[in-house]
Amino acid sequence: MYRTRISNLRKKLVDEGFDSMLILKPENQYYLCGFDGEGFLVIGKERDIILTDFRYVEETKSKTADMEVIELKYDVTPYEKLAHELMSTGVKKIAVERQYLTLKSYEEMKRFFNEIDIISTENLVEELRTVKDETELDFIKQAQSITDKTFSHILDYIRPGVSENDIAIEIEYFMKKSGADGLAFPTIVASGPRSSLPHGKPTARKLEVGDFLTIDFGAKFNHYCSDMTRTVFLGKLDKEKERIYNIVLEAQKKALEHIKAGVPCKEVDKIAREYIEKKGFGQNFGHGLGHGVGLEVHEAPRLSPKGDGCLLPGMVVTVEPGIYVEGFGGVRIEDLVIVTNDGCINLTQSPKDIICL
Ligand SMILES: [Mn+2]
Repeated sequence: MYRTRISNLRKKLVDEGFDSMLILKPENQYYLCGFDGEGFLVIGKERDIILTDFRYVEETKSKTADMEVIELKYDVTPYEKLAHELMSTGVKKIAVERQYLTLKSYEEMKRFFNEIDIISTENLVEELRTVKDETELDFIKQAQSITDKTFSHILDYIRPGVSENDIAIEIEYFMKKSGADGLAFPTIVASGPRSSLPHGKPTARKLEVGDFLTIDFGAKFNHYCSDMTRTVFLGKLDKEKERIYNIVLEAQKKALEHIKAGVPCKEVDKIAREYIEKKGFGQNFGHGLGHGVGLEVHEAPRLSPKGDGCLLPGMVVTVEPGIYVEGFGGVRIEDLVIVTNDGCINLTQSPKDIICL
């Protein structure tokens, strides 16, 4: 598995004319070889090396069988050691991740990389990561299954008087108890008028009858994320709230029906956006329709008016239209799907018809 990933990256590097690549971004390091300590990963022409310190050496050796693991000690600075290793194998040009390299690291590199050209690149590994293999899909499915189980648990817990903070804590505890390594991202809980905040952080606000309640949460399972949003209602639903809910639901269904390999990412967004616009809420849907999910909760591709490229089989994306009305409240419904040749597989099992508690 790691061999395939590294050889795919190596092909890309050769195409672009680089000797090797320095990988600093933790998710990219983990993707390529299973390394999850702190340090450098270098994919080279002849040698693939990990430079890490004493804390991670033993674990890294046992987890990354194909890699040469070099211990960083106190006698030289990490970038000096890295430069030495690269020059000893004749590296002339090294690709770096421009979105991840800090100015400080760049300055360090410039100091020691006298004979090595530093080439700024972006998204080389991230592009490989957009299409998931079977192992990755299995982890994402398990992460989503924990998320669904947690949603059904939290429905019993939600009632007037419970605070947003209480709900977030219960969600997080239950996900971990159910086998999650951790959270995919900080849980969003937004109730009543606060539900118009697309990314409302939970507060001490207590739920009241008549509230919309939007919860957006996800688990991590074996490093892979899930992501789901549901909006539920407390009490008896009025006509306007029901209407808004159903517009969002219908927009989501239309987008889901449109998803399949080969469709441009921006077109999927357009399907949902045009429907919401037609219903008069265009101004109230201010974010993209969805995003890729994998080792990071937000990764390529983007399903938005600016999303590049087309969907490919094996991509995992969210579909999450929303309508947010200041002072009134908001609704978002988000599912996680795998793109296939003739449609998509929806990993989200939680119900979507409006739930009134
Ligand atoms: Mn999302």
